[in-house]
Amino acid sequence: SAPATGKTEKKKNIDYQQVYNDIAEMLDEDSDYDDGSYGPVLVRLAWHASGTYDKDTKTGGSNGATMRFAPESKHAANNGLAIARDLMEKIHAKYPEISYGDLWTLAGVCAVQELGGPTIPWRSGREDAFETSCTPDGRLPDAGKKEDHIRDIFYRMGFNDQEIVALAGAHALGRCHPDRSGFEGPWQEAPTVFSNEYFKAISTRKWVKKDLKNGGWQWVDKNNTDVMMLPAEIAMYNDKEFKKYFDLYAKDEDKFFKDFAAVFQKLLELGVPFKGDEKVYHFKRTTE
Ligand code: DDH
Repeated sequence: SAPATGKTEKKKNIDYQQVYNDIAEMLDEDSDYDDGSYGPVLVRLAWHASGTYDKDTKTGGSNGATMRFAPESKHAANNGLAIARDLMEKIHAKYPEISYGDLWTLAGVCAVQELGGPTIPWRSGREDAFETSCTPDGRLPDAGKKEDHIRDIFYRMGFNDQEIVALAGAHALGRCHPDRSGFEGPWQEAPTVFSNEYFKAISTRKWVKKDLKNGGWQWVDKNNTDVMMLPAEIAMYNDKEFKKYFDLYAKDEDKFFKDFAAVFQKLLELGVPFKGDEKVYHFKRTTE
């Protein structure tokens, strides 16, 4: 019989492809929700769980899933994500062995792939932490600020300029909600399809300022004012170093998909204490 090492004892027997399939099935179960898909809000949950990482103190990141607890769940940046966390409770009830960090990141991977994005390699290895590990407020980007704030935030996680722009391409998906962030609308007209349309939109359309009822403002497409950009995004686009990557991804969707797959995996794995022998999953799409 196998020696009773801690590692053998901790080995979990979870069929992660089946977890993926169950999440995939859930994505369009409510056609009245937003644009008909829970995919975008699940991608956002995976990102906000991971993007709290600080490379210097090695705190935050998806490992502990500390957004389950206040104060982190109450940080303004996380408004609306209770919807995504509640959905994942249903999956967790079926697979009680899975850690929340693994579940939330797997859901992000599933949503990107099911909505037409690239295959994102994924590994298990996150362990739930307690509320004492909650990260301080202010670690996620403030959409009302400029490119230097965005650089501070993402350099702290360990990303470079090219990676920051590739990650921003996730805004092909989803929309802003007045009752969550205070901004309003999708970034282009097909918010449930993962594509490089975000980059095409930002680089080819005429953006004009629009004042919002709550006292804030955003950019809108002059020819379709339902479509928007955040103040931080146009500030990024006007930065020379960032701009070259926006233009590159607008022209080359294959390059965007390749770079996004690498950087989204990196994001979801920030601060996760892998041992090095984890299986790397390439999940099959439900359409394959
Ligand atoms: Fe984002 N994002 N994000 N974002 N994000 C919002 C929605 C979504 C910023 C601000 C906002 C990333 C980067 C940035 C998604 C994924 C990712 C909203 C609107 C704001 C505001 C929230 C709401 O009202 O519901 C800013 C600023 C940045 C930045 O880079 C400077 C990244 C890196 C990702 C990622 O996933 C890799 C997704 C998806 C949504 C849509 C959510 C939804 O419910 O729909």
